[in-house]
Amino acid sequence: MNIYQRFFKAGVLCVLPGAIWILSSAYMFKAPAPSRQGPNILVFIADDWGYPYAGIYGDTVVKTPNFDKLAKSGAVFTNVFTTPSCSPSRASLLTGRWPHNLEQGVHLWGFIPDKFPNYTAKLAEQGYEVGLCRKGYGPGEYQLGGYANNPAGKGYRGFKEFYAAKPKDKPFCFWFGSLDPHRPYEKGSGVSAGKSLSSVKVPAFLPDRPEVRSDILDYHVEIERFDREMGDIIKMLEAAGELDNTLIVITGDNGMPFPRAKANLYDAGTHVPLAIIWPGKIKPGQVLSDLVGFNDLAPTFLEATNQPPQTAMSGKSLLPLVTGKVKSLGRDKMFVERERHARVREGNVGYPARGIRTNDFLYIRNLRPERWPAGDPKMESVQYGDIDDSPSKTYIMEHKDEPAIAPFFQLAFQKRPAEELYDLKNDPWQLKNVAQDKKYETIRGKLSGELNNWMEATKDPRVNGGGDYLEQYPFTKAVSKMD
Ligand SMILES: [Ca+2]
Repeated sequence: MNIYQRFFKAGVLCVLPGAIWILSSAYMFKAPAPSRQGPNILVFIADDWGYPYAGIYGDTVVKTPNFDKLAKSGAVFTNVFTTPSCSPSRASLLTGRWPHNLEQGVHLWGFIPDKFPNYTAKLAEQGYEVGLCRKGYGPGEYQLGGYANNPAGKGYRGFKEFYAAKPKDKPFCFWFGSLDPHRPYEKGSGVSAGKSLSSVKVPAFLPDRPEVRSDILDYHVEIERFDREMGDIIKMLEAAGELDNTLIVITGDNGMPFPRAKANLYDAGTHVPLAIIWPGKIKPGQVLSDLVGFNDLAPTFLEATNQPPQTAMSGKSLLPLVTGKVKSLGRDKMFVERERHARVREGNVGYPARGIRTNDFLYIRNLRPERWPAGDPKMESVQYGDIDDSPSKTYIMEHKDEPAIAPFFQLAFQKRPAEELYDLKNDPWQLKNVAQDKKYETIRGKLSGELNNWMEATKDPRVNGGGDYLEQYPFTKAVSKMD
C-alpha cells in the first residue's frame, strides 16, 4: 500500500463530514433536476466485501443500516458470483465480459485493452458525465490498455466535487470505489469500537480463536465505514433531487480477505452482495436468488440508459428481471475463474482454475494442481502470498503443527487435487471434497462436461489444457509499488 492509498484509507479525502455538506447541498441544489431520457448510473463498490456481511443477508453482528434500507427499496440478490481478485472482477463489471476474454485483463496486475467496449465509455459517448472516486479499475495499470483516465471514470475527490463540477444539463455516471474493507486494518479496531469477540460468527474454514474473531471484527469496522459513506452520498443525491432518476448498484468486488476466501474459487472468495435500486422502476422489497455474474452489470446499465446491447458483452441485462418483465433469468449455473493474483510463485506464474456453481454444488477444476494455490512456501518476500497478510493468516501459520489447527492449514495453504466437488446442502462451507466419491460420480461428470462446454463456447484460452501464454503477460506492478 503506497502513501496515497494510506491517505485515502485514513478516510481524509472524499469523506468531508457528510452532515455539513448535506446541509449546504440542500441550498445548492434547489433547482429541479433536468429532464433527460436515461437515468444517472451510480455504482458503489466496496473492496473485498463478501456475502453475507450485511444485515439484510441475516448477519446480526455487522451493522449496515444504509445498505439494508437501500436494498429493501429495490432488488437485493443472494446468488451473485465474481472473480475473487480485484482487477479482473472490476474489469468484468466494466466490460460485460468474462475475465478470460480480456487478454491481459485476466490478471490482478494487468490491464484492460481499450478495444473492449465498456459501459462508462458508451455512456460518455451519449453525453454522460463520467466520474470516479478512489478505486476504479485496479490495481492493474489502466494506462497500459490505452486509457487516459481510469476506465471507471475521471478521478474526483468525492461525489460532491464531481457533482459540483458537472454541467447541470448532463446525466452522470459515477463510481464510488471504497478502499474498505480491504486490508490493512487497524488491529483491534473492532474491539476498541466496543464490539464483542463473543458475538462473532467464525466461518467454518477458519479456526475459532480470539485472534481470528478480533480480525473479523476489524473487517466489520471497515464494512460499516463503507456503509456510512454510502449513506452520506445517498443523502447528497436526495438533496440534489436526483435520487428518483438514478439507477444505483451496490456491491463488493470479491470475498473477504482471509485464508481460503479471497483469491479462491470457494464461495468465500467469489460470492458477493448486490442490490439494484431505481425508484419508480424497480419494485421495492424484491429478494432475488437468480444466479448472477459481474458481466451482467454493464449490459444492465446500457439497457437502462436506452443504449443498444453490445455483442462484445457476454453478460445478460438484469433489467427485465428487476422490473418484473420476466420471472427469472432461467439459469441453473454460474461460472467462476481465476488466473494470476499476486507475484508469489517461482517464474511468476498464477494458479489457473475454473469453477461451476449451481444451487446444490460447486465443482472446481484446478488446471495446474502441481502449483501452490496460495503461493510458494519458499518465496523470500512473502510466503503463501495470495493470502493477504493478516492476524488470521499468521495464527494459522504459527500453529499449523497443532492437531486442532493443522486442518485449517491444509484447507488454505496446501496443494489441491485437480478436481474438487462440494455438496452444498450437506457442506455449505465447502470443506469436504467429494470429487473422488463414487456416490457423486454422475454429478461430477455432468458438471465437468458443462464446464468444458462453457470454456469452449466462451473461447477460454485454457480449454483443453491450453492457455500457457497467459502466464507470459507482463506483471504490471511497478517496483516502486511493491510493498
Ligand atoms: Ca478487492
